[in-house]
Amino acid sequence: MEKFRGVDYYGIEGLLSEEERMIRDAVRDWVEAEFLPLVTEHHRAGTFPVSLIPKLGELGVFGATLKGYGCAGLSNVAYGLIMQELERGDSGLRSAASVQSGLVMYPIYSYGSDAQKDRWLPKLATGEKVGCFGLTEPDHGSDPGAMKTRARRAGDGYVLNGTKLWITNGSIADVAVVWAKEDDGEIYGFLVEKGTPGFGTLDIHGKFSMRASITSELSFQDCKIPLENKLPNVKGLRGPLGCLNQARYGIAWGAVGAAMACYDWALQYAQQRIQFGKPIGAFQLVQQKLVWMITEITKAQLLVLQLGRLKDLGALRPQQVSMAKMNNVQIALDTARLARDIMGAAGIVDEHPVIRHMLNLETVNTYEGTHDIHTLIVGRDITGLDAFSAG
Ligand code: TGC
Ligand code: FAD
Repeated sequence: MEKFRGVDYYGIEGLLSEEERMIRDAVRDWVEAEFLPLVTEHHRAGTFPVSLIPKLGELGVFGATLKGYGCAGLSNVAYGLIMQELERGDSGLRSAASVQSGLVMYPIYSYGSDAQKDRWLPKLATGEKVGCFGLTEPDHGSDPGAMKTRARRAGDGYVLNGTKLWITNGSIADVAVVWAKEDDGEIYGFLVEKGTPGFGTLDIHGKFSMRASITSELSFQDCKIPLENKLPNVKGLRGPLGCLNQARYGIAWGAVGAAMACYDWALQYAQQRIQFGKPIGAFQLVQQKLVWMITEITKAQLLVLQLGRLKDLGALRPQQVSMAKMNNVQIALDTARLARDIMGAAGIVDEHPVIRHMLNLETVNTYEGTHDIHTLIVGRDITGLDAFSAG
């Protein structure tokens, strides 16, 4: 197979600044050279290449839009292009970067004390330290507002009790951003350090999706943390949901990368695979699939570019992020399934990246708010009627 050729049917390249193109190309080259040669082995073993985390730090991807603390202070479009290129490699690679950036560094930066920022942000930026984000619980996924995890004030600290499930990078994290309710029923964020007595992690095995990514359970049993580990500047569900805006934004871009990889691979295959004496790409039904893919990818590229420009202007609404997350993951998943189909039997083996992307995208469709939850967020926005409330 040839190298990736880029997928840009509408000349969107011309809408990017020189700096944005350079950043994208640097990450693209890094993924080709350093990550893709390793991914099949990690996907088979169900492991994440943790040795690459400091290299991602050197590349400047962690907290890339933040200013200070060793962060790159890039535009949101540049950050989106980074997510696109990482997920062209694997959704698990983009996950590692988006959890660290959007779900760990962002809350510390936006809601944390100066001491918390000084302590954690520089090392999270370099990848010397790893973070995770604990919101989902065994009984509360789509409705995190009903969480059971409790933080009880006791003496000079808080005592945490509860369980968080499906937590990316949970067992390798040096710090967990954990969302828990206090006695007043309000949700607050807490920084729980690895090794704190009463804090345990357990990895989830048997996954058929996101195999090259660590997913864990976090448990807190009378886990005592100091007062200064509470994030002082946020209260309520708006705290974690504010972080999710950042990560969902990255996913909307990342999904485009996974779709581009699948389309590019299927196109090359269709041009080379001969059946009935001609390339399968010459058959009308195969062309129809390829045309659907490139059309949806082009629309998705334009959607995230405008999303990024709005974010850079400070004019982005969370509901717009929901529309892009919902749409782009759906078209990426459909693109991956069509690419798998075009490749026939060859589409089911990991010699080609398509089946890996297809399986990963099943997770991406679910996490950070399922496709249907985002549909209902947009539905609430346009109708003014709330599908989530009891009334
Ligand atoms: P609702 O009444 O809508 O809102 C409660 C409060 O939150 C505010 N708010 C937001 N604030 C910032 N950004 C947003 N996107 C916000 N959406 C809502 C809202 O204004 C309100 O504030 P206040 O001050 O008035 O109280 O809350 P609800 O309980 O009705 O829930 C709504 C719903 C369903 C949309 C929400 O719960 C939701 O988004 N559920 C999905 C859960 C989810 O996305 N979980 C993701 C877990 S993390 C993860 O998956 C990481 S994967 C990482 C990886 O590996 O990449
Ligand atoms: P449920 O909420 O039980 O939903 C099940 C089904 O019911 C879905 O189809 C859903 O759309 C539907 N449904 C639910 N409510 C409604 C409704 N009101 N109307 C219509 N349909 C509805 N979480 C974290 O906190 N941190 C992480 O780092 C993290 N990483 C993850 C990594 C992986 C690999 C995976 C798979 C998940 C991860 N998650 C993480 C959890 C993820 O956010 C949740 O799985 C997701 O929010 C959905 O919750 P659930 O799985 O409990 O599904």
